[in-house]
Amino acid sequence: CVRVCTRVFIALSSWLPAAPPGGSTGTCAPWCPLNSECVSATACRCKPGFASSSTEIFTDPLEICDDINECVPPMKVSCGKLADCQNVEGSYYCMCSPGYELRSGGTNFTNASENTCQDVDECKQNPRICKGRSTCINTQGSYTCQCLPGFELNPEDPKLCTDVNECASGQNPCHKSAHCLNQVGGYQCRCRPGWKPVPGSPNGPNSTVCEGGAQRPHSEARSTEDHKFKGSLSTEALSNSVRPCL
Ligand SMILES: [Ca+2]
Ligand SMILES: [Ca+2]
Repeated sequence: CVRVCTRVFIALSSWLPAAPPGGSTGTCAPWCPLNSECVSATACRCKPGFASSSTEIFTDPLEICDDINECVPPMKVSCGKLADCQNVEGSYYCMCSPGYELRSGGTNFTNASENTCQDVDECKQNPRICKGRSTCINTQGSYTCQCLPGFELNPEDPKLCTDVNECASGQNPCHKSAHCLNQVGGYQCRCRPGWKPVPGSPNGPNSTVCEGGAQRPHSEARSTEDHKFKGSLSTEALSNSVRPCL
């Protein structure tokens, strides 16, 4: 009989209305303003996250329950470092600062004790975040795109690297006897037509030193200097004596 009676009681209980928050009186003030709940037939209380300008429990139907901004004094919840507090209607939350995330990968939490904010590795998260010809460098709270050698960041698009024209930089990177030839991602120092690298010097790298040029049409002054190239002048001697032939 005990088991049956218990079952009947449970069944009946489910039909009964839930007890009001005010207690066992069974009556509830019907006028409780927005964002509040009744505590009795004549009084209300603001819901959690809201506060009235008077007492906690009030009897004035014109009372207003305003959102509590938990992010500013006197509440001022502590979210911990690398995090910000965000107030919302009836609540608040803590979130990792931009560029940081919780160890779990999420961003939202409720107080400093749950704070595990750490730097996001944008380079791992999105391997294509930097466009071609650049390398992603992760930094605390951010990342940068570093151009490969021979390229520089485009001032109009900080993620895009464009070729550096070393030959137009104003600092001729080649020996005076060689001609600078710009290439994508680099440049070459090549001997002009009719000229050739001095013995032991390659034709292309920035160390290229050329000799010759006797066949070229030149002014007398230049021709005089050209004669100095003939023979076996050292690189040092060339750099001292050769004028650029442009
Ligand atoms: Ca709030
Ligand atoms: Ca980062």
